[in-house]
Amino acid sequence: MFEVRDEETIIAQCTPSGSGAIALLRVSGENALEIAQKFAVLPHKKFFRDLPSHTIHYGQIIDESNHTIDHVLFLLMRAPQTFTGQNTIEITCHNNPFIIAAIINQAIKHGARIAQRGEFTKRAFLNKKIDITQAEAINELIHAHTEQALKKSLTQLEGSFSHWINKIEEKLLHALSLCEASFEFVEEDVNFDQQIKLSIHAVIQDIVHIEKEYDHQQQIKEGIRIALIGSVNAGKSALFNKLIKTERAIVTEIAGTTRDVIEAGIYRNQSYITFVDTAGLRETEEKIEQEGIKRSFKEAEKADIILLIIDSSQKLSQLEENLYNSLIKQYQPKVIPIASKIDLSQQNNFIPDALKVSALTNQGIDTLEQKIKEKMNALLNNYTAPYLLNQRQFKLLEQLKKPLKHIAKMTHETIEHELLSIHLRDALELLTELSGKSLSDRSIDDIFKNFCVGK
Ligand SMILES: Nc1nc2c(ncn2[C@@H]2O[C@H](COP(=O)(O)OP(=O)(O)OP(=O)(O)O)[C@@H](O)[C@H]2O)c(=O)[nH]1
Ligand SMILES: [Mg+2]
Repeated sequence: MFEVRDEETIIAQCTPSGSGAIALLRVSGENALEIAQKFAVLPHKKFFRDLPSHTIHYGQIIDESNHTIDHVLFLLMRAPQTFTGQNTIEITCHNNPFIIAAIINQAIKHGARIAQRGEFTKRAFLNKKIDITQAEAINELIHAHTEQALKKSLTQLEGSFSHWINKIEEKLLHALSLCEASFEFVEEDVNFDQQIKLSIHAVIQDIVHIEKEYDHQQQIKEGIRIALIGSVNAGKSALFNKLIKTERAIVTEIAGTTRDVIEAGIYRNQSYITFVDTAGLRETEEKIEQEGIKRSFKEAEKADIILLIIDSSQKLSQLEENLYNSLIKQYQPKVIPIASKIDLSQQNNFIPDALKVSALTNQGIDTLEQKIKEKMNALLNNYTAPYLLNQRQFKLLEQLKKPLKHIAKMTHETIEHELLSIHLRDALELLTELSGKSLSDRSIDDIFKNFCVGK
């Protein structure tokens, strides 16, 4: 739970720990300048308090015995023109864990405390520098797994989602004002019902549209999952290794070599792709293998793209044919059929237009990669909303459908304006929660909990 003491000065490392030449630490809060001054030495004995805002200064960090900890750059930024809306000093130091720990220690000794997860962004939100959907967009931006997700988080950061909420809010407010006017002017013979219905239906359409795209949004966000599925010994693992360009999975002539799901994530085509090798499908009494096969079916379900591997060098049993047919029937749009081991003599031509591939000679691998790319682009590109929803936003939109359903039903009948007005107010309440305008402290905490320290 967040202890919001907004005036406290906080410090955290903003760059990831690990290798790299430099690291960035951010100190933010009312007393950021005074606290930083206690462990900073600037040339010509200058003080932060006398220096103009938004200026960079070379200097040193010293400990209490005046020993130099590091030579650094200080970026001095005064409130309110800062990310958090508070006084801020950013310290660019050398990226060494001992240096970073020593600087943080100095800051703590002089009155700062370590920032909690997402606390910088939370302050930006509380100080009205950004709204809640923009704050969430920052989190999405940092964790974007595809180029598309990155672009959409950026537009969301620029306010695209807030803009969408505002538009819906306007339509609902319009309906509400007409509704209230209707029962105010009940004596006179004015009727706004048609306009009310139009406004409400427009809102419902907007929400249904965005919900339909939610699964797609998840894909954009998390990257694409590509599973290799097929019967035992079909050459799945050999092809998996080829695609990830590493000998990750064990390849042997023994049927049933792969027992469990093996995943490998790579960046390709501006996206994060998770390739998934699975246990070969066959009838078996063996417990571990059975469990593996169960998982293979689950992976087929979960995958965005299935590479269905059919060994062209073997005659297929009736059981195998049935299995392949049922997988194709169930998952047609996401299946790429592949005839494997094409370097050997062909014993079946089960799917005539399957992509002919050999993991041994590399025949067809380029074409397969091209095909995967096309399928990925098709998945990622035909998506129109300029923003991405997260779980919280999606749940709120789901909830919003409830009052809207009541409202929609009412508009089919003669409108009872007072009742309609209550439902409209409920809907507006949920909408303001979506934009963060009326968030309770509790739900604010839930949102920022998902951030990393230093954001
Ligand atoms: N000639 C030839 N042999 C291949 C090719 N791909 C795989 N193999 C061989 O086929 C056998 C099975 O390959 P795997 O990749 O382990 O097959 P799998 O589908 O992962 O098998 P399971 O994990 O048991 O389901 C191995 O002996 C491979 O060397 C290929 O393109 N050409
Ligand atoms: Mg295998």
